[in-house]
Amino acid sequence: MEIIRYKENPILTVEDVPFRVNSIFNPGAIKFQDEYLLVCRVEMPNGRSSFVLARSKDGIKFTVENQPCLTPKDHGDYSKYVEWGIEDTRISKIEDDYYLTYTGYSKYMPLVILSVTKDFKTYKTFGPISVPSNKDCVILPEKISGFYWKVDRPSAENRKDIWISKSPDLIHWGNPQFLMEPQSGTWQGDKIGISTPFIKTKEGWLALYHGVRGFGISSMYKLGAVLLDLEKPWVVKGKSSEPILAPEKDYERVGDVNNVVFSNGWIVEDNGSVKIYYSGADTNICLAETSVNYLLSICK
Ligand code: M1P
Repeated sequence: MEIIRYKENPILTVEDVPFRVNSIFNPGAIKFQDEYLLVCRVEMPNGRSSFVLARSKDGIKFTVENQPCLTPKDHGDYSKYVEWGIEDTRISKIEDDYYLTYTGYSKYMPLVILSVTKDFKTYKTFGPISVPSNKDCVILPEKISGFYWKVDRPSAENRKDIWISKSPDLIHWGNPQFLMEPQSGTWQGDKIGISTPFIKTKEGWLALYHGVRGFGISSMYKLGAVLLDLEKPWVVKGKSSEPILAPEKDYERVGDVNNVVFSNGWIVEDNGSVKIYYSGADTNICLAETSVNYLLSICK
């Protein structure tokens, strides 16, 4: 199975949000109890983003809750780091807790915020776990060699590479190591970032990542797949040479930011099928389906 777009995409638009927003997009995704949950980014009328929960029994038809579940104001002492909004959460389940890593935006520039929930009703924030500028952070879902591991994108001068670092407690991070870089002259020539959380497969840690190529005043976001070694996650075992999903449909080509497919959430079913939740043109939420086996095959 390659990548198959859901025929009735997009599955969520601004019309589905029961309060005033400019857009709904870039959801984190998780199965919780007997429901599929999307923690969606909503851009509020003032242009700053918060998160709202959408619930579904089948992973396709979602109902958006009546009010945001997490806003910049919920960040207490850390509010100054999220004054311009919170964006694009990834969700990692570690033991009984769900860890949200997302971008905090402020005059200090983007950095990574960590919060945790057990029930998607109350959230505790640990504040920044990076210095600016850093984005697109995911935490691996289990300890390896006694440490937690996070993959993210620190920016330095003109470099937009992906790095990995480790922590004994999810708060203090160190031993940063380079993981991946853009490939000049290709679909991922200018910038890359990890998209979805990593899932454990028999061949390694598997995730989607995005590659960006600039064209003068515009750019194009496409998705690829990457596989890390299970015991040595700082080793890239393979990645797709071509994108697996690129902006083609009108709902991916035209919107607030044209020519973007962007994902920060997916759900793997017990039978190995994969639901990729992604956004077209920073304006909606879409669904595409594939399989773990297909993604592994293109990482070789
Ligand atoms: O407009 C596309 C995406 O651009 C940014 O992603 P990144 O920093 O990884 O390039 C983010 O603003 C993201 O929200 C947005 O979808």
